[in-house]
Amino acid sequence: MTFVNNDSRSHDMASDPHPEHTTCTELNQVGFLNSGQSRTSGNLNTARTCTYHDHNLPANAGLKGTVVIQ
Ligand SMILES: [Cu+2]
Repeated sequence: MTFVNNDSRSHDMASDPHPEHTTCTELNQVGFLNSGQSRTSGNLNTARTCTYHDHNLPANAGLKGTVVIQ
């Protein structure tokens, strides 16, 4: 899965739960993205639901998301 930062500020994307980031560790490979940057996560090969957040703004619901791997 590729994350694209279309915002004007940086974001630091990581798997839930915060701050351990242990549920879907492949998403932690995305990490810090400057404005305009993009990066692809590790391969998501196991069927499950992954949720993620901005590690620097972990309470911001607008920066949370869900990936359903089927
Ligand atoms: Cu975090």
